[in-house]
Amino acid sequence: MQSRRGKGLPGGNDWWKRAVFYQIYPRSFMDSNGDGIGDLPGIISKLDYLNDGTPGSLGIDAIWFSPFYPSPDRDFGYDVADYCDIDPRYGTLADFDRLVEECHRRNIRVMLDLVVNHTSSEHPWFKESRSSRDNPKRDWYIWRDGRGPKNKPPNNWRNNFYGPAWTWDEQTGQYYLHSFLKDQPDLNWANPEVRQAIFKVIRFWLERGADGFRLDVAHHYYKDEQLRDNPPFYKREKRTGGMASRDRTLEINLYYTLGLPEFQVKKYNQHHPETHRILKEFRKILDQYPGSTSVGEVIGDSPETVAAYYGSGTDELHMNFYFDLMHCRWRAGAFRRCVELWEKTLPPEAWPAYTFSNHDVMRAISRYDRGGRGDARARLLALMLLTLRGTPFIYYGEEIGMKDPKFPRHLLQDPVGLKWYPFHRGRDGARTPMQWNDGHAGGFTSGRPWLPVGPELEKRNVATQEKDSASLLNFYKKLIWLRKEQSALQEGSYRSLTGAANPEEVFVYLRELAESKLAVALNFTTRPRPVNLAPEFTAARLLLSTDPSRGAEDTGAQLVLGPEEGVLLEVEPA
Ligand code: TEU
Ligand code: CA
Repeated sequence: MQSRRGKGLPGGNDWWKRAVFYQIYPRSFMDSNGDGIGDLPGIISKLDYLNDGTPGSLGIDAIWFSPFYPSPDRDFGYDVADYCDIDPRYGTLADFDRLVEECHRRNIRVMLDLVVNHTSSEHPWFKESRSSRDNPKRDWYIWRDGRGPKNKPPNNWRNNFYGPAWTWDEQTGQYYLHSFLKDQPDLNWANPEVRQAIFKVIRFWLERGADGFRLDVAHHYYKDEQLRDNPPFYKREKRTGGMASRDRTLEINLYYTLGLPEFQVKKYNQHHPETHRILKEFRKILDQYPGSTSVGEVIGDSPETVAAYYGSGTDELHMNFYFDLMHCRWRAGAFRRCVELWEKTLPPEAWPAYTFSNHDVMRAISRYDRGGRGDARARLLALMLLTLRGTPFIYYGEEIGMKDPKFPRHLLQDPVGLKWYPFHRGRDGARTPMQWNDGHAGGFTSGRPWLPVGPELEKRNVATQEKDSASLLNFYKKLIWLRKEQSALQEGSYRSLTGAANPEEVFVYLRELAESKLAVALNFTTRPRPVNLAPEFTAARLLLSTDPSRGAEDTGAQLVLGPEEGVLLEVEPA
């Protein structure tokens, strides 16, 4: 079959460095048949909104699709029962082909979610594997005898959601390993047949037109061969001095107050050196398909750990998310230090990828909503995301300021929320239906949506915001289309302008490509703050402000930003 990949598309093989990505959670984007669940025909019907080639549309260049493969949905698609098909609720392979064609017609690349640390327990491979100890696929998963006279699990590993990482299987009298739910058994990447089977899956989609993959929990693939016990959690905290994220702080508190055995240093079940060899093989396949790309979901304790998944910079993953940026406190200095630590850690050829929201975390607008400041802050974050050096990933609905509702227990669907309630309500809040208009279910479905829509539908929807030139949606459109015209924003270097003239309350940086110099200044305080670009620059022209009442204007090298205002400036050297 002739490959349908976006080969003829503009941008060259490294298009992904200049692209703006958009993440779609297929279940929640657009429902075409009224069953309350989003689907591929629904997505196709909304592609013009994403990019119709004119600045009237959002203007994104690539879509990362969360999984739409057949799945029993214990973890909403992240438990795959067939890697080479489309779940009938989402459509057919023919719909997928049409999706690729319609995306490529609009110069939108297609990135798929590759969930291969584990399969669903309903996957035929696992069904075979669990059928008998001598089944040829037995070793495709990780099976072990119980420990001691009490037949305890083989080691102390815990899964990432809640509970032990081992489940006893009555029929064959052994435990199997699962880093997530018991319905998500881990594949055995030490088995060469497993590798070949997964590499075949990768080729299948590349041949069918996919332009790349997002690699789910890529740091988990390979496990310690001796299955050694993980050390207890508090040991790590002593070493790192507890400078961790909010999530980790929560973990620590729970560990001490409830004494749960849940938390341990995941020393032996993640970041195994062999994983890098797997990813190098993976990259070799991608290199046979010029113009394809990848982004890793790698969660690590230190920037070095995550940076390692770039290999030399060109022989492992093309990009890796830098999740530390999601956990910064609302301080200019926190964001600046985070970005600069990452810039400093990456090998020279490695390309950053940034995001503030995805299907696993509370949306940024809700996370930073202290004192009702979410809306102003969403603009500042958008300006930062689209002007840092690196590829930005926008999460569906972020462009219209969709917020997380606070679900009562009976509406929760996510297994994480169900297990942790009331400490943690899980991830449903970030997965509510896309809000297209202020009508029934936000225009997402004519039926009953699988999750209710988010709060303040009357203003947080596409139709209403399209009519309002001051809306967040129109700010995103201006910013994305402006970014396309400014190659300094796409591929220029990054340099901090914070210093004596600009105290830490404002995050100021320069993006520079040959003669083109752009400055970004982001005021994180709720008071007016000065910005001073002298003596290096004499003049500046304001290209865009987060404040819709401020139009393009010439400013001097000194200007004042309003509360939580951010600006993009074209600057002239002295
Ligand atoms: O997530 C990996 C992961 O461990 C976390 O992001 C996790 O979802 C979070 O800590 C729970 O509070 C990936 C996917 O993005 C996620 O949706 C899947 O559930 C998970 O892998 C398993 O495939
Ligand atoms: Ca549907």
